[in-house]
Amino acid sequence: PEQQYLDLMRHIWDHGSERVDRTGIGTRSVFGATLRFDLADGAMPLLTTKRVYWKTATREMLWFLTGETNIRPLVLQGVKIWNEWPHARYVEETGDELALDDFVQRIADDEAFAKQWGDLGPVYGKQWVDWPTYRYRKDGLFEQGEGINQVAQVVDSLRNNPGSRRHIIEGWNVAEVDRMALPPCHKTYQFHVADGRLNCALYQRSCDVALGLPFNLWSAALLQRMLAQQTDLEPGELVWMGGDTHLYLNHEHLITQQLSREPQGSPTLEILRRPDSIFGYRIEDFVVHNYTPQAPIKAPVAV
Ligand code: THF
Repeated sequence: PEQQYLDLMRHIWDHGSERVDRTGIGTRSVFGATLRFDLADGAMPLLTTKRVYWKTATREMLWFLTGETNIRPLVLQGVKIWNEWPHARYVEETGDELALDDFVQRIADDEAFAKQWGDLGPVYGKQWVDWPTYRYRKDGLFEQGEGINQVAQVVDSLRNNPGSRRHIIEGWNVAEVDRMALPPCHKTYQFHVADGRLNCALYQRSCDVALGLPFNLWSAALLQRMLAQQTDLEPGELVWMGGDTHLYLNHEHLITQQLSREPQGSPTLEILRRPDSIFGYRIEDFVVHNYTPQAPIKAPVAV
């Protein structure tokens, strides 16, 4: 299964179109790609050709499920993957050239500072569990209605109407994308029940294959496993679909090194406990078995 990822990486590097992107770094890119993974027997799409920090990705997923959009809870757990965006905004808006590490320290130490500068806007967590609604009043004005918890609704529909073709969690709120530090990349999750198994399709509009995709695959499979546990279904297939699927030109060393390696072993995920709700999971509930990855490969993230 990991070979699909390596083949995609090689294909983009050899045949992708060179495009100038938002970040100015430059990419090679293909438009439209699909990967499929079978999650039967605990199998997970966890790459072995480099170490993937699955606990970091898991903490991020649990953070999404809390509805939080401020990086502070991640920072306090040592998760760094969202730090660059608030830092860039801080430097841009204040003109203060505070170093990234010092900025992050301040987010950890100073709650008021974190409140002002640590928020990413209404990103994933907010849309997933508290999608805003509006109610029109008789006088023609409107007021805020109750937020929609899409995740809770999907648990509910999987339990009560498994045959539905509408088990969807959507991150792309058209009215709010321009207030997000970054509009959602993994934007649409659709779940599907067949033969007692829970399948998941993820549509990702834009994909950083070297740094982001290993995280995105793990996270989607993790959400699928948690939902399967909560709804008494067996985990089925994960179908990943990418729109602009790219490699950054400054990731060449990572790509060359990773493509020289062979996959080894088949890691599995065990969930130790069955919480009362999809919102009740903790990091200690997850154990990975049989994971003996090759060395990590560092590369800079494009902001
Ligand atoms: N923007 C870009 N350019 N790439 C992305 O992968 C990406 N994301 C999220 C939002 N914008 C993105 C952020 N997710 C890493 C991993 C995931 C990220 C951001 C950064 C990263 O640097 N990973 C390193 C180190 C991990 C660690 O230190 O824990 C790695 O080696 O995997 C994709 O959704």
